[in-house]
Amino acid sequence: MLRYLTAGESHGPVLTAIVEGMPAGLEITAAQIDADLARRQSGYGRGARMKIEKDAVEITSGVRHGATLGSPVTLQVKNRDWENWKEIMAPGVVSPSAGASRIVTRPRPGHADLSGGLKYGHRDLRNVLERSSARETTMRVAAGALAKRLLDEFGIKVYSWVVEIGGVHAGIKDEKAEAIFRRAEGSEVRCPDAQASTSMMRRIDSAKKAGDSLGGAFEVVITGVPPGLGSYSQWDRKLNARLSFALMSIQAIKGVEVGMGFEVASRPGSEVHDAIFYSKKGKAAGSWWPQTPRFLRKTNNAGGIEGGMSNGEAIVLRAAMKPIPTLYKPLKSVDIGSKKPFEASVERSDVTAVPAAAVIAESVAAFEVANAFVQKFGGDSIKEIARNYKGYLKEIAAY
Ligand code: EPS
Repeated sequence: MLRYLTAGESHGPVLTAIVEGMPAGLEITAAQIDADLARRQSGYGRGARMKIEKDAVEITSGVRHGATLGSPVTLQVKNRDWENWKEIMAPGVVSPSAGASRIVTRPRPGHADLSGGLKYGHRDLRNVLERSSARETTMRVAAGALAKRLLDEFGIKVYSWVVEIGGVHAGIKDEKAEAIFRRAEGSEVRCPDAQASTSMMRRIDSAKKAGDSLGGAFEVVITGVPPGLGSYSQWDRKLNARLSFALMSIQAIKGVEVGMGFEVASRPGSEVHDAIFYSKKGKAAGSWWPQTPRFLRKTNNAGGIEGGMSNGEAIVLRAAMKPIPTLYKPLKSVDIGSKKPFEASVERSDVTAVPAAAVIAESVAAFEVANAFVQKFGGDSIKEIARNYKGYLKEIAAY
């Protein structure tokens, strides 16, 4: 089983992830992880913090001479902004005046501030926001980069793109995921529709001017996934459940859809379920999925998952992100000390982080698929997993 933990405060010295269960022999470089970290940091609508940070990973365990050892992999990213927060965020005891300048007592509606303060008994809500901040997702992207590398060994690719920001919708053409992705990668808002990209950026500009923030929606598509990852046999092994959990755990995500999503509620079964076909021709057995002969679908309303298992079609996920809670024109709040009404705290912030959230979603989804893959084809090395996977593909070709 693959698992990971993250640690670190937004303005603390360093962010950390420990990834356990990575098989031995997976080639990985810091530069490959950094490429995804840079993608997460980009995106129109980000605030001043992203000009300070230039995330670069340091691999401090589990990798030797460019390949995983099978031992826990530790990844670290330094916060450059730490230089400006050394006293305020010092682990040691400091003079009372040091932390006082940045004490937060006016919780922001929509943020973890108030519930976190009540829960942990913090009188300075900075103790909540430092960890609940989406800065934490840096390490999820770093861990996800390892998972993507593993999946890539077996021809499994993970893509994402933005489909909406603040009510501006993208038109997504019916074409190969890779082509849509390439266009999205060229857009400042990671949207494959050039015209919608421009409108989205204008929408972000006007929200910024109004002191407001914006949410949106994005899609994650994973191709090359063989049938049979996940399981119908126990609730916590269902692949759709695990993927939804992973996506919902990203800061500010309020909804997740699989395939046709909520639309299934209003359509009859004949328009929802994907008819089954059989093909003898195509890419020959012996290559990674999809191979032939095989069962296939001509529609993919299920989003590649039936009965909690991958069905051999592309996995299609969609998620909605709420607007960032920090507003330069703040909403009403109550000071936790005086209990008097005030405007919520104004912390430096982004106008929107939907393009970044799409990259984070790629990463956490990749991790779940890699986990299901390792569980199904379990092995301690990439070589052993490859042997097991090839055996399975041979078996289902003859099914
Ligand atoms: C965040 C607030 C901002 C964002 C941050 C998430 O940071 P700061 O308070 O330092 O201005 O830029 O996002 C990141 C730092 C990041 O790396 O994504 C928040 O409150 O959630």
